[in-house]
Amino acid sequence: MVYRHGDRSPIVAYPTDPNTEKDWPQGFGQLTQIGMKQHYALGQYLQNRYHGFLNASYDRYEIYVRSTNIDRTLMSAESNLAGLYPPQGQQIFHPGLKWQPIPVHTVPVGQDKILLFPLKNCSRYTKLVEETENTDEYKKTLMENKDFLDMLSKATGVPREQLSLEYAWSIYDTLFCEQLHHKTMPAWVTPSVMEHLRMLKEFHLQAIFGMYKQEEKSQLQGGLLVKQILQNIEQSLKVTPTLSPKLIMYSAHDTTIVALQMALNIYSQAPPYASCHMVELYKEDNGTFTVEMYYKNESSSAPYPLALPACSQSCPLDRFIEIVKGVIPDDWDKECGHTSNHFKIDLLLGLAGSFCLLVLIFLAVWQYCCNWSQHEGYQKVSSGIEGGKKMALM
Ligand code: PT3
Repeated sequence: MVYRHGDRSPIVAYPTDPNTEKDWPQGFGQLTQIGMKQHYALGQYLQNRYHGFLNASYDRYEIYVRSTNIDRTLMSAESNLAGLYPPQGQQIFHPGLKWQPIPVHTVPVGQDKILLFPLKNCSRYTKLVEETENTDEYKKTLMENKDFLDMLSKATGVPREQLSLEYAWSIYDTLFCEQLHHKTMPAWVTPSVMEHLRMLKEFHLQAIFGMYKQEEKSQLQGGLLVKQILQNIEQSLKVTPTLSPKLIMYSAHDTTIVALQMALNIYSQAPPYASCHMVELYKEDNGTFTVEMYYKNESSSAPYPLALPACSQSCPLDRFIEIVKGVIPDDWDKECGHTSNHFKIDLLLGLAGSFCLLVLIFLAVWQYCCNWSQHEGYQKVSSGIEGGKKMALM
């Protein structure tokens, strides 16, 4: 499963923002207590959903948790696990503490290729986004929103030339967090301004993950996560069930779920806090395997079923693999237009080899010249000088 972290403080303030980082107990970008409760509740829901499939008490072989290396996602995973696995019996290590430590794995932000989207260090993807911004649809929307963006620039103090749709999204995000936490709101932030900003955010998400050449964008973004999920499934079919985790949990961001759902061609709208995309593998009575997907995007209601556009909700595994094939990258670096690491190593080895060869040639030539000049000197000496000197040279 892949989930978004819970409620958080804003990531930045805009120039004229009446609120500052000090107005938030832990500063910017941090999981709030609302966020902790959202994930604790999701963990409890999962305990219930997978009752009988997962052990009632924590078993380290059953679950693997990975998070992006960011406080709010790490803390969301921890809150979730507190709800999923409250300690039982022998697992209680401190009387009265209904919590036990459970590992949450991560990798440095710069090395995260499956959860932190959009991955920016991909030349081909940058080019695709530039091309998207040159489409008639994109230019038309920018034109239609010119007056609104002018107003937003004046109200927020963001210079107009810097006010991209990505920047407008970040302003919306800050206002959204502030509103939810009853912070001071400027008079220009009306419900209609918020709705307008929300629509621009949806448009921006479409532009970066869909809208134009969606399949190719997905190969360079969410397809990497789809590939990982398929590898997880493959692994669970290969090894004996006791050696493969039953639940793999990814704690991530809104853009992770958007990239995944765009790659699967089932995206509908931006995921709320603690929303959870589940991919479940079933073994049918006849021995075949099927994949079912569910999406829980409301804390109070049951998850709703998701189906790939060309498959039934319970999709035969082979068919599932066939449908998503187009968004799975073979060699991401190559498809991004980068020189692959192998090629770089080969190039370095080649250069080092050539350098050594040149040094050897140089030494050989130098040796030859020395011998030649000694030889010549000897001849000169021997032919021009008498025996005493000739002996000294020998
Ligand atoms: O709120 O899910 C979210 C965002 O992805 C947030 O966690 C984030 O990291 N945004 C990055 C842009 C600043």
